[in-house]
Amino acid sequence: MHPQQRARALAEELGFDVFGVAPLRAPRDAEHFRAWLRGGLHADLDYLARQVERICDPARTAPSGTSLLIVGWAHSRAEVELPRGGRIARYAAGRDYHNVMTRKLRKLRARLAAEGWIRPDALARPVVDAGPLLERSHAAEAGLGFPSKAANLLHPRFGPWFFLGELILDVEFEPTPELSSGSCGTCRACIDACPTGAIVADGVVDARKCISYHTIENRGPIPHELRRDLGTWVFGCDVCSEVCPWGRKAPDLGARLGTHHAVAELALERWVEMRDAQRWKATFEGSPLQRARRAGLARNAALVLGNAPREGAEPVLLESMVSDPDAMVREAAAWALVRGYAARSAVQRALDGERDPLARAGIERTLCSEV
Ligand code: B12
Repeated sequence: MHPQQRARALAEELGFDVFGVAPLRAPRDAEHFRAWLRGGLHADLDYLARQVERICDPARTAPSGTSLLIVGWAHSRAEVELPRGGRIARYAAGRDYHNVMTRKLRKLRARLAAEGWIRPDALARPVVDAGPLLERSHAAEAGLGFPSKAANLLHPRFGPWFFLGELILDVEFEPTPELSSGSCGTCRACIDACPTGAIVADGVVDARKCISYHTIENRGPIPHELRRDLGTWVFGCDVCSEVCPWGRKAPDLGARLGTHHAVAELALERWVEMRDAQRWKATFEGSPLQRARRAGLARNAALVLGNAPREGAEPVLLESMVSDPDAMVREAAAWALVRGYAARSAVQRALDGERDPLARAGIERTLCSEV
């Protein structure tokens, strides 16, 4: 049996759904990536700009590296609605995939070594998402899927609903071929459906407009002009995946990563009013939602409560507008109160007591424009 065939079988035994091998070399989309950065489309994801040379030349990270074993793990499931409303991206409803996949990749490494396919001291570095690789580019080359207009890698069975992970190896495995079929054709459902017009050209997402970026990665205020279009997304966004015909026919695999108790049980008001850092950390322990941090989640939840007002939320927002330790949350609560609860005068009073210049500027803008 070829080492590559055995590696595929072991990956499947560990529960991975998709497998491929690519040579460890410059990703073929390196120029697109550089152009994306040059255009500022990465917003303030500075870690990508700092790593550009490593990402475009993986040999800098692993001088002895020769192959990439690439795995995909599917996570198609029904949409996730929070109790009493508010949506989060499906990938984030349960345990953090980074931890789960990294553990599985370590097991794959151990099994490959135990069976003698790689030396016990071989380089076999697991990477999931945050490593210095342009994952979708290498995965497309290895035949795990084909690139879409929304930039998502599409698998013929799972559509965009699968995560990627890799083992960087200094052992040579035979590359797997690119997929010979599958494409977006003339479909542009994702481009038309994106609430903020973030897909600015085929395969190009402008993070500065992307709801996923703003609700997960943006550490500052969400731009006023995007707040209505945020709709009810509290963390991440699945619109481009949901409307994709390849994604629609993916099987419902259920909650492979489980459903975190905070997602299953806590109404959005609690996300806004939970100000104690220790309690927040304990509540969201093990959840990918932690990536947005306490203030980011409270900000998102406040904006969503503004877009989708409901009984009982107003007192929580009024309290947050004056008491939250983070100016960004106070300002978001003020916006929500004007947008969803006609509470202009309370917001005007809060502005009188607000000392933070950024919060003041945001609230002033809210008060003097249509929100
Ligand atoms: C930064 C980042 C983001 C940013 C920027 C996204 C973006 N499109 O660039 C933000 C925060 C917005 C984001 C959002 C999401 N992300 Co993200 N993200 C990443 C990360 C860390 C780097 C991506 C990157 O380098 N982008 C720069 C662009 C240039 O590269 P790219 O996105 O890979 O784009 C490819 C194509 O578009 C093509 N290309 C680019 N320009 C052009 C131009 C032309 C003309 C052509 C032909 C091709 C082309 O080249 C690229 C390589 O194939 C990767 C993990 C990794 N290390 O790669 C995960 C990753 C891409 N994200 C992932 C996921 C799941 C998501 C979300 C679905 C999460 C959610 N539900 O909210 C959304 C999807 C948004 C979208 N449509 O892209 C998965 C994607 C899995 C898949 N099947 O595609 C990855 C691979 C993480 C993982 N390990 O599973 N993400």
